[in-house]
Amino acid sequence: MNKDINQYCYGCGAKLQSDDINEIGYVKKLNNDEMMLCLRCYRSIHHHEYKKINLDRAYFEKLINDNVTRKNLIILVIDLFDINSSLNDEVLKYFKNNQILIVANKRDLILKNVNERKIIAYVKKIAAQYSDNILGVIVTSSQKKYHIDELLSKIYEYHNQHHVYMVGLSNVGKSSLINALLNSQSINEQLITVSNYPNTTLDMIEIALSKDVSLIDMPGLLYSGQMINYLKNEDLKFIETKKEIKSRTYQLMSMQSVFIGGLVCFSYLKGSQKGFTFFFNNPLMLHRTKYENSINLFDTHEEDDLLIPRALNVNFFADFVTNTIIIDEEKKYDIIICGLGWISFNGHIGDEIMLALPAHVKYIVKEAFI
Ligand SMILES: Nc1nc2c(ncn2[C@@H]2O[C@H](COP(=O)(O)OP(=O)(O)OP(=O)(O)O)[C@@H](O)[C@H]2O)c(=O)[nH]1
Ligand SMILES: [Mg+2]
Repeated sequence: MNKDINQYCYGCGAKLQSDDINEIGYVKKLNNDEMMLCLRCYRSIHHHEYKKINLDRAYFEKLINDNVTRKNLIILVIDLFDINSSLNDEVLKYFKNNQILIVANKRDLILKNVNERKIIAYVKKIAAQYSDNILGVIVTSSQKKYHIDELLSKIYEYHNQHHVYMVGLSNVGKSSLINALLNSQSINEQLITVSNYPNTTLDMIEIALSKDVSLIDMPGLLYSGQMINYLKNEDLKFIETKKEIKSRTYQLMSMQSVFIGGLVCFSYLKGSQKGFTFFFNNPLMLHRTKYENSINLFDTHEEDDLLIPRALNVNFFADFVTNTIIIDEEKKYDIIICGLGWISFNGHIGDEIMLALPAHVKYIVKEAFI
């Protein structure tokens, strides 16, 4: 892989062109003598404007097939606030023959007092279901510059004279981590564009960390089970996780519901009164109501700001898909809503819960994480 960097946007990796303003990689005038930023990156960085481009899976697969060999070290970046979406076969299936280092990023979002060894053990246990070649797990925060030097030393330890690929779902923080690595090395490179919108990086971006080691930032994969796919652009701010997630606990009696913004309705249908702890992004309001009122409340507040945001195509309660969960073991549970957060509680045999979700958003019921 030898891309002449002057021909590519240093922010997103797209091939530069000055023919069509509506296509990716547009610049007013090409200039081979300097590194350039395309219009989409410029507008994203300076005006927080977003031009939607969804890269499909075939494109991602072609990049891998054309470039990655079994000798390359793979760094799988996952989002600690969304472990179960970002750590599964969606991405790992492409790297069955590679050595994999897992970087569990966005540590700053999880309570400080959560034991890091516990986090690592949880991540390792999930990863072991999908790969036999996990070299280890590093917990990082690119935002807080946490464990960036540890990541760098692991890259030097494992690169084996071959390119190192940074892969993962879109928005887990791959490009942010590379920028943090560049900063920590005081490498005077232009920074890669980062944003909370899907598919910020559009093509491979090669960064030379030293004369021996090149790191390749890859475009992220989209996973259809995540909530982000069903939000309007203007509502993405509700799920942009900037600060430590404050948990919110409700003592619920049976036949009570809690709306998570206007995105999900969690209803406790059967069981004795107990605490349910909600881990959702701070800007998402939670609203408790009686189950019997929940449909009416949702349907009559469509026009105001009580239950917002709403997912695409969910204007009325009947537009949700509903799922019943019956607890069959006494233990602490998480009900995880992919790309949104989770609800923790002590499960008792016979507890009955109903989840109303937008179609295609995936949920997982499993033993509690925190
Ligand atoms: N709270 C927090 N946010 C982070 C961290 N790292 C990245 N982010 C944010 O996550 C969002 C996505 O970051 P990117 O670096 O663009 O993610 P990416 O994986 O490169 O995304 P694609 O290029 O779309 O594949 C941005 O809003 C970042 O500011 C982190 O350590 N903590
Ligand atoms: Mg990126």
